[in-house]
Amino acid sequence: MPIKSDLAKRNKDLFSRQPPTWCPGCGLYGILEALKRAAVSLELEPAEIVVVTGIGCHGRFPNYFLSYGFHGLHGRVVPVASGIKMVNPKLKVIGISGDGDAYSIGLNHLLHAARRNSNILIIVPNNRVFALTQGQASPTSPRGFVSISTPFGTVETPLDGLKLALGAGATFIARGFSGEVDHLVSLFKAGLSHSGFALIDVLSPCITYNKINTYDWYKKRIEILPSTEEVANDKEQAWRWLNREDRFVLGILYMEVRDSFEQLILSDSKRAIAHLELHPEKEKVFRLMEKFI
Ligand SMILES: Cc1ncc(C[n+]2csc(CCOP(=O)(O)OP(=O)(O)O)c2C)c(N)n1
Ligand code: SF4
Ligand SMILES: [Mg+2]
Repeated sequence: MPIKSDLAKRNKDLFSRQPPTWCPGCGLYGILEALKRAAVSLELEPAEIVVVTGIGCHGRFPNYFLSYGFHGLHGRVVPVASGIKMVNPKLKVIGISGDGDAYSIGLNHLLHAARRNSNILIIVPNNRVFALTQGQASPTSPRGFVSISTPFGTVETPLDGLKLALGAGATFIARGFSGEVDHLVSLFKAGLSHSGFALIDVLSPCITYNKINTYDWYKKRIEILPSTEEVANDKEQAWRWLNREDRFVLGILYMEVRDSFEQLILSDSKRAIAHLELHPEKEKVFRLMEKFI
């Protein structure tokens, strides 16, 4: 961990002072805090990181980093992230994609990136609802979920993106909880250090549109695996953890070492085909924007 003065400088260099506009108590605050701490702890520089998001409440993440950022279309986090990694494999590419974004409209991209083993980290703030569009049921909403799109309760079985990614050949899958920030930091650090496709699903309460899956609801149902370091390369074990009906098992559930897509396809997976200087004015623009908040 950097010493205190370094830490202050890193925080200033890496993050904008723009305060998030999420509802007070939203799970996204815990995810942002954990991602910031992971980036600082790994001593990442602003020009080494790119934060890619889709449309949704989660879409605001690039606003809080003074790094590269791309706030793109709903459901297209993964292709944008994969493309960026291909043209500049030196970047740490962090995609933040909501449960609607990743597991509904963007699901096909997710599965293909998993089987290709694109070297990107995808974090899914899974609030089990389409939050930005004011509370429709998402593919992870629990059965019976009453919403403006399902006034009599959804009759569909929720899907688990981690199970799908495991089946598709992902080399790193993990689950965290917004209310367990220290644990999330360790997951994010491991995901950022993994060479290959990493998917981290974060149980993240939407306090406004999901009154079922609250912090208290999760606290009674989570079980944290003892260590994030002793990860078995064991798909059957991962499957058993994912199939626990009484508990959400948190931790790195599966990890495997395999050549990444970029290592296999690029003649030099350490050389950038295209590089854009981090805009020196970006920080000035952010400071200017802060005056209007
Ligand atoms: C192609 C397209 N389809 C639909 C929408 C409308 N839309 C915007 S955000 C969203 C759902 C957001 O849910 P999620 O991805 O879970 O993000 P959250 O707001 O919960 O963070 C939808 C359907 C859109 N912007 N673009
Ligand atoms: S609507 Fe839900 S997900 Fe969006 S900011 Fe508010 S609490 Fe968070
Ligand atoms: Mg959502």
